[in-house]
Amino acid sequence: MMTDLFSDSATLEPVAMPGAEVYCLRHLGLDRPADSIRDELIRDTPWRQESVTVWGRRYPQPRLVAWYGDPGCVYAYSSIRLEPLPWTERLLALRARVERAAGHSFNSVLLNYYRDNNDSIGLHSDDEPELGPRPVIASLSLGEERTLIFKCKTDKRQQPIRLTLGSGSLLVMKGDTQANWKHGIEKETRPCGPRVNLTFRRIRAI
Ligand SMILES: O=C(O)CCC(=O)C(=O)O
Ligand SMILES: [Mn+2]
Repeated sequence: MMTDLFSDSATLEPVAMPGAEVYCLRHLGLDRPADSIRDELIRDTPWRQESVTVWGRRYPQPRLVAWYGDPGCVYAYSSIRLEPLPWTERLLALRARVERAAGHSFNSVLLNYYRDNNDSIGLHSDDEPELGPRPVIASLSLGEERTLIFKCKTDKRQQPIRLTLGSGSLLVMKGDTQANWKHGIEKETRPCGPRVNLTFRRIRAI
């Protein structure tokens, strides 16, 4: 039987998290296997390793990034300011697919490239002013399965929540998620292959 690459495994499933709206789709149907799209993005993206300043010292981020979006969609976080690269055909196709599944439109995307188990993103909330209040963020994972950890900021009695994000999965965060919770991808002790994550966002002029 032919597999319909465009069909999703299920609809977005809510993740039980107080004070948050998080949904997961285990398999977003794509026109090609997720791992081959990952390899294409690794090959074709002008990756950058940004540095962040913490207490006056500069540290290279433990991952590579690229920022794409409509003209004027400047993204500033920590001490970093990213001017958008113009959309590619591949990213426009992925955006259309993600918008259909998430029921929301996006004007920009941050690509994160985790080269191996030592790459990570520290706990943070996506709460920069240019994202506006209660932002909708849709996050597509391609490649190695990694664990996303959520920690509640506003109620310390809440236990951390760990979600495994497999290749081709889509995670949607909306509502008060960023106000009440932090999230991050931890380093792993086991060897890991490469993973590319795309977080689609809507930037507003401020
Ligand atoms: O790689 C991921 O799944 C998370 C990325 C993320 O949180 C971000 O780019 O803000
Ligand atoms: Mn984030």
